[in-house]
Amino acid sequence: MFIPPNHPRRASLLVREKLVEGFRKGYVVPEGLIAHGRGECFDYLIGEETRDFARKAIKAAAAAMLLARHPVISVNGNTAALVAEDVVRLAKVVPAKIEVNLFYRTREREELIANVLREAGADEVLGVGEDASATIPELFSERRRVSPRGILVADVVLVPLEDGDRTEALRRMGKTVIAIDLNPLSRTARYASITIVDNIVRAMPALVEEVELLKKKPRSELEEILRAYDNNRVLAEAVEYIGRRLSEIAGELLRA
Ligand code: PTJ
Repeated sequence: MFIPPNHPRRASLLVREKLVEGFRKGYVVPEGLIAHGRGECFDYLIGEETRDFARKAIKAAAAAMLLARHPVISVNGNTAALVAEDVVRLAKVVPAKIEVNLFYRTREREELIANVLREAGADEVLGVGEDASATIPELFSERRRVSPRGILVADVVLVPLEDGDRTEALRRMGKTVIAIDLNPLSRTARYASITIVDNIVRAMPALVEEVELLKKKPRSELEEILRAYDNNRVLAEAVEYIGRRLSEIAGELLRA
């Protein structure tokens, strides 16, 4: 698919192409394309940039991952298509485990996603085949199947592009859940312990950088970052930002 270099929406179109390629190869589900469209809409509303509210959440997420005893990065189809390299970089720098966890789970997709991650440099990928032998209680989607060496025993789980049910179930199990979700109104955004309201293609590299930075800091400083973090306040800031921005744009339209 040729996208002219000067096309005003080039960056966004290239991201779409990655998902379409993942779909053609069989590891992104059609529902994933729809989910991305919803994300794009919210990205438009925040002006397609990493805003202050996201930076605060990224800092808290980096601190939580570094303080964790057993951090795990959960990977689905869209995440593999968009940020496989960043997932692997993050897993190495923290260090954290990588686990495939799918809403629309099939053995074929598990294997394909594990391959994408291995090609991106992952040494170990959990949650494939018999490894997903444990279950998250009270969760009825295919997401309930997890690795006994990964999400089941994790204290901190990063769940990019998630559904609210699993976030809620993981929180009930006492885990710290970090979500990346462009929709600050979603159930996931509200149930997560830390919600990064940003596009995964910007948030993941920013998270890797923040972990590299905070890794040099003492534990007490990381604990203080987490203590001072308030997810509801950050979500409120995101919603207020969108409201303000829309009012400003409406004003400009009226003055034009
Ligand atoms: O690969 P599977 O089988 O696990 O399926 C993955 C999807 C994404 C289809 C599944 O998890 C799903 O249906 O997700 P939802 O419930 O539609 O939620 C996806 C959320 O991610 C929505 O709130 C979107 O706004 C948000 N989102 C979509 N694209 C992005 C995003 N957030 C950040 N960055 C994006 N690029």
